[in-house]
Amino acid sequence: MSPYLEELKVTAQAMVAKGKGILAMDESNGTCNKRFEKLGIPTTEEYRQAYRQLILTTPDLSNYISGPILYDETIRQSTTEGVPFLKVITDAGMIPGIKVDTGAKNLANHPNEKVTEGLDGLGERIAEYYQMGARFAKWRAVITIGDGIPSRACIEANAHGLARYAALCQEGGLVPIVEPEVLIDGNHTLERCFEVTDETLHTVFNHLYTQGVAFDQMILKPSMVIPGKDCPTQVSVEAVAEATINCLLKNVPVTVAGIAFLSGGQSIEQSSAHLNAMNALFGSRCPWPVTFSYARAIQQPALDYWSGDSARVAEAQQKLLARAKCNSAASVGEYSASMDETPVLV
Ligand code: 5MM
Repeated sequence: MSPYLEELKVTAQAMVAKGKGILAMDESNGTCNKRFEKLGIPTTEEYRQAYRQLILTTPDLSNYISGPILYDETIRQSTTEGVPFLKVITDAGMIPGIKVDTGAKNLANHPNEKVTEGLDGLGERIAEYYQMGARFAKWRAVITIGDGIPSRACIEANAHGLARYAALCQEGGLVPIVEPEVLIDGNHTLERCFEVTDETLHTVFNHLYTQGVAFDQMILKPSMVIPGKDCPTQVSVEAVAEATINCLLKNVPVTVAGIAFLSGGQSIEQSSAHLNAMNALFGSRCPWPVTFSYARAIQQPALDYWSGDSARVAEAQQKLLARAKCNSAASVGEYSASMDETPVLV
């Protein structure tokens, strides 16, 4: 049993407290640089630090965000005034989190499939992050839908990795966010996404159980059950919400501390509308809090507006805050599209 039992429970509950969600800002340098390149922002540590400072110093962010997920580079950085980002986060009343996987790599013998790596030395890295002040962690597995995939081998390998990671986190005092992402890429139907998400979640919880992971000390970060982005038959917001909640109810133990969705490349409005419908229409059926752990669906308007211009920080922060507020409202079933119709600052 983990010596951190009570602390882990308290942290997990605080991460999904009513009206709050998690801000994913754990893009690895490669992903962050790709997003910067599209906007012509220099892909240097200086600009990554400036962008992360913009996010973390947003006034009132903690009204809607329980904690940010950081990347290894970011957790070691400070503001330009010399205040460690970790202090900025805890002074604002938020909980610092850290991405600990080392990325999705090609799965041997299985073309077009990935397995997430990062178990080597993970116990030591968790101990260092805990000592620095992190209190939760994240590991993302990627499942691709396509011709003849996902394979059983891919789902099993990723579920095993997620469970080993989660067990190590709980032993070291970090609440694990378990993130099995079924990608939105492809032309698959809603029904096919349901099948794959169902099999994935079932397998992940089997492995979590086998590794002795305590469900009330973890957060699940799933993708939604949604047609592939190239599927000719798209469906209503209500249909996505219903399929997603049905899939979760079928597979997620009631004792899990909370569900915090990824946005996975949906538009910002869709991400909020889907989360909102889940809470407004089906919230009474859910035994766990259902909230967000979005990256793009919170950050994108702020990143687009900032584009590396130091004169635009304050307005970019308002855009970030507005998206955090929308998703907070969605987490309690009170979002409406009009909330996103704020004046465009140029
Ligand atoms: C699926 O991606 C996670 C959630 O982000 P979205 O809401 O934009 O889908 C996100 O936390 C992701 O894991 C990080 O951005 C890290 O990405 P990389 O690929 O750099 O590890």
